[in-house]
Amino acid sequence: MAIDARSMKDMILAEGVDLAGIASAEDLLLADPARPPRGLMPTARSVIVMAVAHSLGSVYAPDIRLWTRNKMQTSRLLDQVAEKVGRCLERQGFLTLPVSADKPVEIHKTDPRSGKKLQHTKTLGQLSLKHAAVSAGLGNIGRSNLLITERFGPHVRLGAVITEAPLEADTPRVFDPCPDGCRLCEQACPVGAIRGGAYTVDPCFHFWSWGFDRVPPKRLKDWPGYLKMLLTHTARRDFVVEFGQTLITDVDNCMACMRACPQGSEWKLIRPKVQGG
Ligand code: B12
Repeated sequence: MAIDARSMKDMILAEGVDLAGIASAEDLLLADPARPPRGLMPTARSVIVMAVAHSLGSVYAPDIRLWTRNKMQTSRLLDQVAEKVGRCLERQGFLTLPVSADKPVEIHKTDPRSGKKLQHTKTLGQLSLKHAAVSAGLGNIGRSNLLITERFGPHVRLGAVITEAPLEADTPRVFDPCPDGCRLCEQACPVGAIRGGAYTVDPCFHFWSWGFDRVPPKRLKDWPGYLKMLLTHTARRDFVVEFGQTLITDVDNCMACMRACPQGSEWKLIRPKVQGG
């Protein structure tokens, strides 16, 4: 059976993925610095983008490690489906590359073009899944810097497949995903990484990795205060063992911006009344 865009999406949705869309590999919206799909596969024609909704219960769980487990399972489902799609398309004669929903990432401290030191770190995946999702018509990027979908808000994990198969592309949807005047994600961010709709990666990355609400200071005179904070932390928590868990199970320390977002038509009936916290 020849595969077309509709049958490909039906196959993906039947595997338990919630949203699927297709973008042209040539016209994909790109992050900066650009990581175009044809850099990964010069003959690529299409990028299939998939979203799996998180369990909303895990989004509102009091311990973020419960959400982390859900994140791992949604990534696993996406990676497994990407693998199946890849096998199916390669059997039909199209070179296909499943792209992981998770790490690794490149972390740049200097601008790869100019070699100059960047004011803030640039952290990049091999393919920016949010840009791919916007291109494939799954949603749009909100003030939180997250992809917001109409049905599940930002509470989705993204995955993708790059393929030579010429599949009909969806059109990006132009809409403002944030309600007028909504600042819930900005207010929820514990480190002020979202301000006026702009996002700063360094405080977010630091808090997400270590759970510290301060980045290592640039000025020598601020170091005693920073070291004191580290010592207080290690006196209270077993930092070494906890960090070991982070390495093994990919624990996150934050997803406050995602949690605070009230968007998502599917969640109307089950969203807990009290948000945040
Ligand atoms: C590296 C990375 C991180 C790093 C750095 C993030 C960063 N923004 O730089 C860290 C560790 C800090 C991080 C944090 C988080 N991440 Co992260 N991360 C990634 C990863 C691996 C690569 C991102 C990438 O390459 N970005 C490219 C850079 C240049 O783009 P950007 O800085 O993110 O944002 C640009 C665009 O938003 C653009 N922009 C702004 N408005 C608009 C509008 C339009 C229309 C367009 C086209 C572009 C655009 O301007 C920004 C600056 O250039 C992706 C997975 C992947 N392979 O894509 C997950 C991913 C983006 N992360 C995700 C999540 C959930 C998170 C967190 C909530 C943490 C968590 N617990 O998981 C926070 C949210 C932070 C935030 N508000 O942005 C999800 C997002 C899902 C969603 N619904 O959007 C992804 C897609 C993982 C996945 N498989 O689902 N992340």
